[in-house]
Amino acid sequence: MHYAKPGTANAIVDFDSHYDNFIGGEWVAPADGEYFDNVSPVDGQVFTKIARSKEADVSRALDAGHEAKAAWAATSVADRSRILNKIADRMEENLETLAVAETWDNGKPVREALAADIPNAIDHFRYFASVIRAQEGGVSQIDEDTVAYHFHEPLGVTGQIIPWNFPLLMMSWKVAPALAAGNCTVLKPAEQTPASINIWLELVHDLLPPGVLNVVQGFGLEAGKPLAQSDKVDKVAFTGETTTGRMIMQYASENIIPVTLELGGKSPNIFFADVMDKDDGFLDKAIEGFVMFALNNGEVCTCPSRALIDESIYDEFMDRALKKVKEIKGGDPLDTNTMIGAQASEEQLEKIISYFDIAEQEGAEVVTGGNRKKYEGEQAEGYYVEPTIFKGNNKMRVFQEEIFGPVVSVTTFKDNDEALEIANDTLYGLGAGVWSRNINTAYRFGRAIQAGRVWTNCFHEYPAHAAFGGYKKSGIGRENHLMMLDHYQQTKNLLVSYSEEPQ
Ligand code: TXE
Repeated sequence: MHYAKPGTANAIVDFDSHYDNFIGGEWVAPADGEYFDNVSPVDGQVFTKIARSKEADVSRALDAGHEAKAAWAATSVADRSRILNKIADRMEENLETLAVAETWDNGKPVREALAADIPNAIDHFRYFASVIRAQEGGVSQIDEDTVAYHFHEPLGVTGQIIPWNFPLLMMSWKVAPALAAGNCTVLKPAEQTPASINIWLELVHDLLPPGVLNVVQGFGLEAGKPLAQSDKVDKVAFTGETTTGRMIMQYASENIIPVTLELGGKSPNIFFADVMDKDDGFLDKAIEGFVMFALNNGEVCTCPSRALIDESIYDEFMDRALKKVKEIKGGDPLDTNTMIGAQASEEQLEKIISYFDIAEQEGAEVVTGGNRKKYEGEQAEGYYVEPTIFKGNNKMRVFQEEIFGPVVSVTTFKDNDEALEIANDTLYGLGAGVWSRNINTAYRFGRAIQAGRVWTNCFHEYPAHAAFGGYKKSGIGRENHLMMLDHYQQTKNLLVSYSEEPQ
């Protein structure tokens, strides 16, 4: 099936000519009246204009959050849960609209937006709608007459800054737990993908009291920095590049507020020799696991961008893997048969291409790909690259630096010790994959790899109830899972003496 381009006949989504910020339950023009062009990576053309916010807009949004926070925090958890579930229902009723909007804004294949991004975003609202009702405080008996009560309280107004690779999914990962925990929030989407969130807001905004959720659009330094730096913000949650994360921590340190960071990655995907023991479903699954470097056009912080393959199976394994990579169908992202779409921005396209040059200079072997992909017709100006495999060693920049494209750097290992050494020889520690029929090997590796999420005989699954987050330079804190509520709440302890005797 092919979805019509937004704004044309039969299209299920149409973008307005421009979008304001969403503050205090209303669409509010930026204080200085400036807008910036938003380009679709699918065809490289401007399709809408977006509020270019500055400090004054951020401040206004934070004020709206503070006005709303007492009433929202006082809402019963049952009511908050009902509202989050209604948001999920609305999203489900409009799944295709949201998926097409996301694809047009970001360039990802619509089949992925339909099957993964939007359903997963919906599930996050449902999950946090549920866990907030099950959350309980604590009571400790200190001595016979003294009791300590522990209550969960919201932090207040949170600032949330998200990237462009999964705009609606990252919104849900941030917004659902913050609101469930009783906070109001100000969200700043990425300047590369500011549009789909407006379609989402139009669908759901009537479900939330004014000021509970505010969206301020704009650039990192102009809108993101004032948000992270403001003394009106009670917590900052950020997903993006590691160097930006470092700055976010510095800004927030001025106000001594908590920060959670989900940053870059260079995830190893390790294939032990026994995957080739039989030509069966397990081997097919492992090959699919290798090919997942191209999922979401490789623009995933946990992209399995380093493949480590036992040298004894390298030739045979790569033969199979290469055949599978050749089956990745590139093309129009709005076509449900397309498996690899457009990179999110021209800047990102150029970054990926620059790594093709770096690989060549470093002497990496190009197993396949390594070029920009050109299409005829409407997509001629879009941002496409070929799925690419490099072979080299772990010291190369293509093994150490986040490329954020459909690119995997492959190397071999002689034994388990070498595999582990290579896997952990990285600044990052977000994700990893381990593939073995021997569950003891898989378990031991899973425990030894320094990464917050180790997929074992699977990859790229993101259930709401599994903790996700980084070791090392990949971040601080976790997302998903009910433990995340801790990042959006503080603990009130009442220490009560019931004794009627003098102390
Ligand atoms: O990220 P940034 P960019 C990686 C990936 C990519 C690279 C650069 O390798 O190629 O980062 O992407 C906001 N104060 N990841 O430049 O700058 C910005 O407006 C406050 C990994 O887009 O980190 C956007 O909303 N905010 C990644 C968000 O931060 C600032 C996802 C992310 O932008 C800011 C994306 C500042 N000084 C990119 N500067 C992942 N871990 O998933 C920027 N922003």
